[in-house]
Amino acid sequence: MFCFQCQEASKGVGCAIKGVCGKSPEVSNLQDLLLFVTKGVAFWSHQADLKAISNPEAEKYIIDSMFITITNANFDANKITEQIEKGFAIQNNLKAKTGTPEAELPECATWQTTNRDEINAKSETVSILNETNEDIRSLKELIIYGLKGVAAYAEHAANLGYSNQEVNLFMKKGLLATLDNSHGVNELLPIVLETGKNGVDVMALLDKANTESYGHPEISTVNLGVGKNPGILVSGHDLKDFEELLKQTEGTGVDIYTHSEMLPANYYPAFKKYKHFVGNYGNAWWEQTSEFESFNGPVLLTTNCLVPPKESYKNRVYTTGAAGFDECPHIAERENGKPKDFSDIIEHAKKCPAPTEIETGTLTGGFAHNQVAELADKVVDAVKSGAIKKFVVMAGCDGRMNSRNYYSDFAEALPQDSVILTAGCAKYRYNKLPLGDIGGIPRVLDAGQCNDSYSLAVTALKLKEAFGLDDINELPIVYNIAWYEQKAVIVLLALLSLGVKNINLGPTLPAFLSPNVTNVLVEQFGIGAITTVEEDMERLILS
Ligand code: FSO
Ligand code: SF4
Repeated sequence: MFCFQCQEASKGVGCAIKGVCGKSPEVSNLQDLLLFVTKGVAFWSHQADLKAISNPEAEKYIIDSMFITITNANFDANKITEQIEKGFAIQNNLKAKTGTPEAELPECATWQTTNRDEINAKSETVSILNETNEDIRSLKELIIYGLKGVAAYAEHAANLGYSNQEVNLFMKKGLLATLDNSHGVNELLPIVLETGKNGVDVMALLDKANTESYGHPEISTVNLGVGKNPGILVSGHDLKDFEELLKQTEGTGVDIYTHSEMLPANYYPAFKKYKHFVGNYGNAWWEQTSEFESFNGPVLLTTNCLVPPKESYKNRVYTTGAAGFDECPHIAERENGKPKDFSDIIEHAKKCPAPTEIETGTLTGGFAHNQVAELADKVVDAVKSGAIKKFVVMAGCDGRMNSRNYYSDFAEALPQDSVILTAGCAKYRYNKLPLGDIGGIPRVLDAGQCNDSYSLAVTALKLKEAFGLDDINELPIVYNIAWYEQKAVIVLLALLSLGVKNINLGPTLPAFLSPNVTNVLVEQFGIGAITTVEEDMERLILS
């Protein structure tokens, strides 16, 4: 195995023996093979497009498969193998429809087997290290990781009935670009930026899907304590799953709580009306090993980030969608427009004790673009009067490394006239700190999930308009982004495609960026690595 797709890549280079995330070599290799087969599906899907044969099944397959390979989503070798086999069937179906193309056939479009031993053997040979030029490898993987983020957001939108065909077409273009051996740095760089543009488009699509389905997030006070009933804890990002579970638990005596990235569900009007939706339990994804334990009831993982569960609570972990873990029950997909069947997890919950309280009190959130727009006059006045001097975008991911204490320390060290704009699970490093408010505007404005970074961009564009500026970079906004997995990669590429410069990235720069590619990003976009709180405070805020 070799994997360097996330911030925890071993020794800042890559995981070669076992994933720091817990991914086994077998699963890592199978994920490589799944991507290989997915590129083959993209090839045949593109051939079908050339002949105007619509192929939504292949497009859905590409999205599902890319999502499955995101960090901390799926650890189930059998499920991944089944997905590989499904890819063969989709390729065959498209081949039969399109006939043999003029184009030379890449190996990923022809290789297949019905023998699982051969699948396992092949999985060991399709490593990303097969690309020996480190700059080309770096750019190709940057495209792939960006596309994984696009896939995740496209899937959530699709679950709500929204899609964008241009994004679907671009996913194939991006995948096929990684097969083209004639592509050098000059050809791949524009595709990296185009990936970012599609990131903006897919986040806009998901924003539309979420807000048209569930209303605009609004300022909300979220309960952090627990009730007396047994509960189900919902983690991950999928709001459709959340809605269906809320409906199916109504009147059953089972309460619903959010965990980690599901916290922003508390901000949507459509969900707030459910009386048995108690609030949020716990913190960012990596704290699940103790928080799932003390929750006492079953946990539903609708997406990443899953940490391999401890034996003590493994029998209470359920997965659905792209998430998976061997031996944990997986709740099947929707069929024929019917909701998912959550009855097993609900029955399980009824037999469990209520959650153990780990904290009390509340936190405030719900500052997505629509809500901030309603406060716009207040915000603009505060900037004009000098009450707010800086906005600090601290979006992205949290993680378990101690070095991430930097973000709590940075938030605490910020001067009182600065406001943090956040989205994603990065917020858990400072959303419970007593940072106060500025004339009624909280100093931490949480827009929502990582995809709601789009909301932060919309907010920035609205401020640019309100101040009559020409360039988004003239605003008093600095970017100090924390990353962990591939959704943060698409958020970063999206910001670059919107013209945002001088983004600071941490806690470390991606292992998949070669020194030359890093230099390009530094020169063209002013991307930099974080240093110490003191130095960064001086450089970003005080100077
Ligand atoms: Fe966090 Fe995990 Fe949302 Fe990520 S829970 S780390 S960027 O999945 O997707 O912010
Ligand atoms: Fe390592 Fe991250 Fe890949 Fe897991 S996802 S194997 S931690 S680089």
